[in-house]
Amino acid sequence: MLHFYSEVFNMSKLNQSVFEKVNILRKTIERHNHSYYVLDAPTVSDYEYDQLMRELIALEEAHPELLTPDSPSQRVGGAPLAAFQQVTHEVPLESLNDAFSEEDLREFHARVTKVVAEPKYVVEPKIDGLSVALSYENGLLVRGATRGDGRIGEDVTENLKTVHSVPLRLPEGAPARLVVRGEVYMPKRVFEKLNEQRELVGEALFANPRNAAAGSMRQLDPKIAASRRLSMIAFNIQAVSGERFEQHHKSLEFLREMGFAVIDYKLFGSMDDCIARIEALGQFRDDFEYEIDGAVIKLDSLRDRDELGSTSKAPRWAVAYKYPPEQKPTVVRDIVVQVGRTGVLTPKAVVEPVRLMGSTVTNASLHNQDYIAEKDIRIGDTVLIQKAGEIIPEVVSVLVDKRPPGTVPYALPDVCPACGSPVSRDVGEVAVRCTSAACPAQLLRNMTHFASRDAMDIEGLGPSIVELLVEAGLVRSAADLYTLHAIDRAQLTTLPLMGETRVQNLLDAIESSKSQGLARLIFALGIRQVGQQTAKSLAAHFGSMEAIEGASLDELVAVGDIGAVTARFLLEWFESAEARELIAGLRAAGVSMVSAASEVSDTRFAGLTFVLTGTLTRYTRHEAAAIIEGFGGKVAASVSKNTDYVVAGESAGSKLDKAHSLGVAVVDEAEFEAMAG
Ligand code: 0OX
Repeated sequence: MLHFYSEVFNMSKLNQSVFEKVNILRKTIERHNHSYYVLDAPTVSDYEYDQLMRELIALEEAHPELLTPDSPSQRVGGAPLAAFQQVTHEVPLESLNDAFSEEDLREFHARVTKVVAEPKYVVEPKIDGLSVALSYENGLLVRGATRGDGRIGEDVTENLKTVHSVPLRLPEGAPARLVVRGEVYMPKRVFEKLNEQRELVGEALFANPRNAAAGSMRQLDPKIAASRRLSMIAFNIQAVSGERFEQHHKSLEFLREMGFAVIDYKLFGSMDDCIARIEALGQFRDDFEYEIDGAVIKLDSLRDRDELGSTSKAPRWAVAYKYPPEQKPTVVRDIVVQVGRTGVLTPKAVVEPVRLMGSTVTNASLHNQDYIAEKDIRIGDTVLIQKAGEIIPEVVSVLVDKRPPGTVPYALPDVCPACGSPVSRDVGEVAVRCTSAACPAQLLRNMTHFASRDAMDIEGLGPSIVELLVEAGLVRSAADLYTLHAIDRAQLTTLPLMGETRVQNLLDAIESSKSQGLARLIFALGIRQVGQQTAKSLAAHFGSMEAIEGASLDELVAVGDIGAVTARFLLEWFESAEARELIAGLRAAGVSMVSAASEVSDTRFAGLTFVLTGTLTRYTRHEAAAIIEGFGGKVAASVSKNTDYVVAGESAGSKLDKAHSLGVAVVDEAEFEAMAG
């Protein structure tokens, strides 16, 4: 601050008036910002706000000496970082013990009342985002860090500055030092828009707002974080100088005065009232702009908290009640069957649109024939749907009371809906498959997969262009793509959507895909159970297509992560007449069939060594290892000073302790997911 004013002191009169103008603009913008993002009560139109911001940016550009880190213009995001620095939290960011029933809550209360006679509790919604700690010095935001493992997180200050509800500067009279903990989240409507846009451009969708928020915070380019429109709500003071609070709710009110958006808390004198509030929150969880995965009960008295203390895992004075996944009733309008790349018939319910966990749902997974039969799901039924980790929700049960008259049990068709060929079901398998190798639906999906970004990466060859080419009889297999350049150009340019330039770009993209290398090619072939990682392992192990073609079952199984089932699929595939023809065609066209020097295209983990510990909930160890290796990283069995990251799942033990003692970075599962996302 002092430094700031001394600069002004030396300024010319002209600059001084500019300085005043800049100051007024900043204060005005931040006031509007606070009204909009914290109080949810806009005070100007977007247009006026933009005008003010434009004026400020113009003045700052003309007078760069006036630029300060807390200027609202800085919320657009600065220069990209090379990496995130590690941060040790002065006060650990504790986690919470979970409760899943009323009984669990009453047991918690019983434990508390052994120590505290008449406890008062605060109940807060539990926002499903990611925890951060914000440090302020002399009123200025100096650092923002992710929770990490609670003790060590990552410095994401530049990204947090782009979050409009994070104050960049506290009001006059703020403590010299303040550390605030809060939850960064992506509002549900923002999440939905983001996924809509990503779908349009063919990018992978985020499974839920939490992943989207975590992924955004992990961006090294703050401009990307800024574009994600995240929000933050404060719920704890980690450290403060010059203030003493007796009660949690008073500290929350203080945070409100300091300009933070504060968690929607309520104070209660009995566990019954807390439970009623938790039920009410659960009932109205849709109405919040953020996703809620539970409710937190905390002792209000900070002195009583000290009495109770914490275990190594979590405080004894708080508990998180977890809501079961949200379920919603809706009506099955139709059941449609799609034919996948490998010929599997996949049934999907088309449902009456319904809001569920932050997005509008119109389709729900029915998995397979057995699933439909077991639950007796029929067209016309009212069903309950829920989202359980996947992007597409699933039908969980039928509300039989609501079944209208005249419905009939559903059975998958016995001919392929795409080509009319008979379908078959292997013994012991749930999947029903189209038996025709020439099925256009399979061909279409196969070719689209062949051309996709992670496979041969042929830009401009999306599903609609593939469909046009197949329908026009110009291609019957992926190998035909490489002969397109030889046919009469007019045959291509007269196709709908295909002008001269587009055709040329497409032919160029096809040509350059020839050198993608063996790993991508194997993945592109769409062999059952051969994903990106398996393809990479095969390419690395055998080095050429010829060697893979000639490999025996034993030789295939000898490759690190290939099991007997996958090996058998590989053998079957390479033995089939279609496959032989395809490989011969690709070979004749000059498509590279040897391992390229750098097969790994996304090498974000190159040179990094990871150690996995504890139980991961969303991946098996094997899958997590495959992801790391797929990005060029290494997985080691034990922690040493050469370890770059320890991925700590639940109940992580000695490896985690070792990581701490060696100062190795520790990430939790959500952070790992974001790094890999
Ligand atoms: C949330 C949330 C998370 C502070 C002491 C133990 C856990 N996600 O909304 N954590 C806490 O409390 C911390 N409160 C919350 N409301």
